Amino acid sequence: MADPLRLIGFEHSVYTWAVRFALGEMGHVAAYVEANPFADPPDPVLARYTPLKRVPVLQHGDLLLTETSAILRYLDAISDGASMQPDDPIAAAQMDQIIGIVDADVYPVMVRQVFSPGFYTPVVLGGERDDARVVEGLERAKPALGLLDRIAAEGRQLSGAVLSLADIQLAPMMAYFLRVEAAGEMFKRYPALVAWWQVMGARPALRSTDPMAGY
Ligand SMILES: N[C@@H](CCC(=O)N[C@@H](CS)C(=O)NCC(=O)O)C(=O)O
Repeated sequence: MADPLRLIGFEHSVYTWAVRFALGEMGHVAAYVEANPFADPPDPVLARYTPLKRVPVLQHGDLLLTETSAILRYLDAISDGASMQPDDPIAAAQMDQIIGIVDADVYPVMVRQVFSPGFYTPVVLGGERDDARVVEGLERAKPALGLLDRIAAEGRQLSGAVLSLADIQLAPMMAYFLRVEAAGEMFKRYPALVAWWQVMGARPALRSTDPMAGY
């Protein structure tokens, strides 16, 4: 029998959500281990799997894999279903481009600088909302949103019709971003992304794994 998959993650982590979304879309089953990367002192459970103090981590036999994009490629490669990595060179390059933008711009700005102070801290943690930080984050999000909208309008990626690893990484972060009302208002300026989100945001595998579903 093949080795079982094990996902080490944190319940509210948006990167962990991306892996859970992928597992659902690809038809994989994985055991789950909860580990808090923000714990102080560091979580000893997480230290057993990675020295990097970040989630997610995927364990498969002897393989211990960090970095969500690597985990998603691996899950795709061992999946029986249709590949989520396009053959067309331009579409494949744009998929990688989007994943790079997700890591460099979407996560630090749209998640950490908009969702965290605008939703997570006040609603989930019961702390103070920081509107000034949200306003600054929304301004900083514009270049990435504009570029993603342009790529979506070209129709090779973020079409909503064919799922790729770019959709898997971007969709959970977009869902977190859109939890902030002012972000939802601003998002209307990006019609190709709005069209993508109408389809992507409704996918059962995304909705059933949403860590914020109860809020
Ligand atoms: N490059 C990593 C980023 C993962 C990441 O930043 N995860 C967050 C949780 S969503 C984390 O563990 N943060 C802990 C920290 O930054 O100290 C990946 O692609 O998996």
